[in-house]
Amino acid sequence: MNFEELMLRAVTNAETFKYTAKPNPVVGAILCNDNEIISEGYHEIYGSNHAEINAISNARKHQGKKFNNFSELALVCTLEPCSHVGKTGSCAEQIVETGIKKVVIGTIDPNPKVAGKGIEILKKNGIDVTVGIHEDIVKNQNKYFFFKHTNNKPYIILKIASSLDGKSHIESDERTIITSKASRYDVQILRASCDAILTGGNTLRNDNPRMNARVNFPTNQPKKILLTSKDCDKELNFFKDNDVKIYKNKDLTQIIKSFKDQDFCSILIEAGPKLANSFLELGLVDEIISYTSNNELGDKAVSWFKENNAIENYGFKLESSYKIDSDIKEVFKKNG
Ligand code: AOF
Ligand code: ZN
Repeated sequence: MNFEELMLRAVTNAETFKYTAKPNPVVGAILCNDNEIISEGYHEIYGSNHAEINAISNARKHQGKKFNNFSELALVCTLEPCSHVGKTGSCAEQIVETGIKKVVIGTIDPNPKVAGKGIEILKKNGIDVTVGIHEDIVKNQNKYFFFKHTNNKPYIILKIASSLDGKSHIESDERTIITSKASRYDVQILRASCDAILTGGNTLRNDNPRMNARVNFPTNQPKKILLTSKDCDKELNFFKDNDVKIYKNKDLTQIIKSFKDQDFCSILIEAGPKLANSFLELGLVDEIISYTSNNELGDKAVSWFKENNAIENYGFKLESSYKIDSDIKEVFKKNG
């Protein structure tokens, strides 16, 4: 069998579970003999079976028909099988128990609990292990997960919705709607693809946003993070859907550092100009996603930034630009 092709198939099918596996990586596993695929397995739901275990239990249904012993099979998996006992057992140990003799791995798991230890278990038990097939594709597919474990901090995306004249909202308004319905649905998908949403107490008190992901497909709702110096009314919409972690500490760098021990790999900041600029000034943001409408809000409205070209001056480069109805969506990534 062509292991490169099988790896691509495992990567492609694993992607289906992007919104239900998070904040875990998506992982795919395929068992094959010399002639055909025997079974496939995916990490479908956070907290439940890992991909390899699903592939093994699906293969058992064909044992005695398509194959007799697991020693006849090779396992192709996109990520190194885990060594640790977490919410489920160790995949590496269970692979050894089946008697599989060959494992082909996309890339090493950067999670320090695993990080090569899964491969060690396989090799120690006489399994022939190959590592590094379509490695970049697997890393890119799980880019927040790899970023988190490489940088010891989650990937931070700042979302801003701005009028044509660079304004965020009208001071006295309860809630200023700036962008189109289609852009606002795009934000729902963005929320669904992030592991946590962060906002500030002022946004909560002024707008009472729910900040959940209202999408038409199943998703794990993002966790919620609130930065506030004052107590907040727990009846506010933000407290629905998921746990809220409240931080009263004013040191943003310290707060972000403390996230290295949390299980979220990406955070979407949806806050007002003050908090957004504080994060940018401290260099804590990795990506900015900006939605700009073609209407002006005028002089009474509050500006996102003090100067023109602020995003570029904060060290960001435009990566892509799309039209959504009459709005423009732009993605900026940090230079270097
Ligand atoms: C695998 N196969 O399909 C996945 C793996 O909390 P747990 O117990 O589910 O463990 C999550 C960690 O396991 C995750 O951070 C990553 O290191 C690894 N994910 N490993 O062998 C899989 N999803
Ligand atoms: Zn595992």
